[in-house]
Amino acid sequence: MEASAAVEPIDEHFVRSVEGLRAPDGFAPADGELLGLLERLYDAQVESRHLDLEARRLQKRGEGFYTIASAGHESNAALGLLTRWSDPALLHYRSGAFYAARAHLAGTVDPVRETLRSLTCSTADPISGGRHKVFGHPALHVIPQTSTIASHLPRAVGLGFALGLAKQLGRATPWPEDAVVVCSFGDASVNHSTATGALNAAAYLTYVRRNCPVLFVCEDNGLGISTRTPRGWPAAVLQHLPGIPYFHVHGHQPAELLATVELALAEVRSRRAPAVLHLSTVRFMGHAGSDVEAGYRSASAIRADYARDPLLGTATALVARGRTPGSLVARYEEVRSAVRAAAREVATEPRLSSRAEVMAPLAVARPPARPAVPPSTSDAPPLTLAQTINRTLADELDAHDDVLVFGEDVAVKGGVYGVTRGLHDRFGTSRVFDTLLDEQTVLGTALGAALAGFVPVPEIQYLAYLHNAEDQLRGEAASLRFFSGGHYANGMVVRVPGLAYQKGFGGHFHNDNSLAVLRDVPGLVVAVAGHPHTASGLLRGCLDLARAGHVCVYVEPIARYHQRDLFDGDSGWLAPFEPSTRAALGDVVAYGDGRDLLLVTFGNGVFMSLRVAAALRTDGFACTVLDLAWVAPLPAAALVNAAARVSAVLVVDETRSSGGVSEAVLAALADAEVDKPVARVTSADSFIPLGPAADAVLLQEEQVLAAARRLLRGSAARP
Ligand SMILES: Cc1ncc(C[n+]2csc(CCOP(=O)(O)OP(=O)(O)O)c2C)c(N)n1
Ligand SMILES: [Mg+2]
Repeated sequence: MEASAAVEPIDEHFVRSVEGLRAPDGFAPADGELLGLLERLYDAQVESRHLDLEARRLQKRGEGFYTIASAGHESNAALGLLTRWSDPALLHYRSGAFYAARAHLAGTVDPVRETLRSLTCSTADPISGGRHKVFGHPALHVIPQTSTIASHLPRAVGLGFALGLAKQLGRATPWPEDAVVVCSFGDASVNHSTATGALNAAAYLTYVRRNCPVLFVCEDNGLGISTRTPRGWPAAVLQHLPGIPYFHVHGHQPAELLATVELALAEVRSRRAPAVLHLSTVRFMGHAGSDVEAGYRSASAIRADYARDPLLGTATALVARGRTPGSLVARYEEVRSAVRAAAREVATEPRLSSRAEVMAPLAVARPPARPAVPPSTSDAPPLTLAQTINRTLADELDAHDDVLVFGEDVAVKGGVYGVTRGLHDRFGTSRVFDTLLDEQTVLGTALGAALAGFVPVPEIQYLAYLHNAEDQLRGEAASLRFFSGGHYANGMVVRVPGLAYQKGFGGHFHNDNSLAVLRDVPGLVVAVAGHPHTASGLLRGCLDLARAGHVCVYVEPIARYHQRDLFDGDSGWLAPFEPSTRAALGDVVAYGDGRDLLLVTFGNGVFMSLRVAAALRTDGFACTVLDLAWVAPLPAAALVNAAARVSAVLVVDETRSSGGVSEAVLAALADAEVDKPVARVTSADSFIPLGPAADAVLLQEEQVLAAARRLLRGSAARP
């Protein structure tokens, strides 16, 4: 049974109020252009409102799964109308009217049908393919956002910056040279440190005269779910961002709204610098369908907002310019019927049902073969790990003008450990640059630059400081392919100097040895450099994956950066530079082919395991050391193959006992029903103390040797 009567008070209120509108004596001056804009504004706003109403009906029928509404925020349609459809947009979740207006501007997308598809998780949803309710569309340049409030602001700033950089470098991007990035968010979100950091970064870029054409739109409904935003607070914050002009307008005053949006956009487009548009809105129908607004707001406060309904504001302006209330209500009802009819159709479309379908965008494809970088030296001296990484970055910067290297202190200083030394001098500030000290901004710059067609290689200065910005990797970078059904990607290689065993320096924050937080992110590729001999190929492999749109983290064991010897004076930790090898995901590195024991390891564990293997050789045992190189996804096939050839397996894991890499290795062996003696040695579940006490919690070579001997005693292997 169709319920035809209005069920939401705001629905009823709107219809009754429009019916009651009277044209004032003497029409407003006839302005054809404004009238046309108001009519288009009204249409987009009405579509958005009915989509919200329908979302609730769909949910009641068990056919829709999302009820956070745009109702009350439909003034954002003005931005959809007045931006160009080719301006990249990163939108607040209340942007239904923006989306509708932009779809009509582009003329190629039916916003009603596509939004309904997203609400009902139809596989035909043009952006997420049924994975989430997001506003996004590749043809509309609406880049989908996650639910994490404010998490898209660093990317928006990064994109603005990258547009300017691309212009400076003469590179094309998916957007015109004068594009403006539109980035909207709520009033409570202004307080989030991610937003604060991004706004600061935008101001900083302006201060140092770098381009950052971003229009920040704060859609201020005065509430963050139930928590009231103090009156005047968003304005107080947003008005005082150094160098960033501030515009304010009320969303229910459409003529002023259109004029202000136009002004703010023109400012950003012409100055190539950010501006803030503070848009006063209201919020109808609570925070979401599940929210009982009456529990924290009085009935009179809720009803008082009805007078500021943006649809009513637009209807009033139209009536003042000669449109009849009857025609506006008729249009409203016509859209209601069309939305309902489309919803009935869309609800019958297929939905995702298998793991494979859901996870398809997370699959990491082997990248196509790429021409090798030609060797430049043949008789050069062997290099340390730090020199190898430096040289690989130099070659990649040289061979590919889309590669950017940046982070805290990477340019002028050349990195805390000299890994990027000389790159700034050789490739210039446009390609190798210091960022401001904010990990979210470092990754946000990468997120935006990747969208603009660069291959970013950001550095996070120490593994422990990734946690400041982890969500930029997890919620933003790694999730983009998933929630955009593969339409958008942001391939990058995040270099992270990390792991423990630095002598004489550090304590926990410079010796953090946990990779758990990275291994846990779906679709994220995590590689750990082992030996200078393999480090360049592994880094190139990551760059190939980044080019194919994947997000990679390349962890560099700091303690091995400047190592020269495996054993005293043997130069065993130097290697001739390999100018052209490119490791493929899943390729492991085997040292030796002994069958008594397989030492499965990575990172610093390669160093310890090679030394232990040598000691065991003197005991008469022949070992293989397997450097996993890729710790996520784990190269399970290669691991199991290697395990099949030996009598026993020892996992040598410098990360923690809980949540460490060894857990995954043991699970992979169990999954493959590897039936032979297996053991592991790990570091303790501890932070790393300063000084010699660090050795008490970190896995030590002697422990590896002892465990190996225990295992060999109990296994079939006999010297
Ligand atoms: C980082 C983060 N913390 C908490 C939430 C849960 N949450 C969703 S919306 C919201 C309030 C946002 O308020 P505001 O920014 O004013 O946007 P509005 O919903 O009012 O438009 C909160 C706390 C979230 N999505 N993300
Ligand atoms: Mg709010």
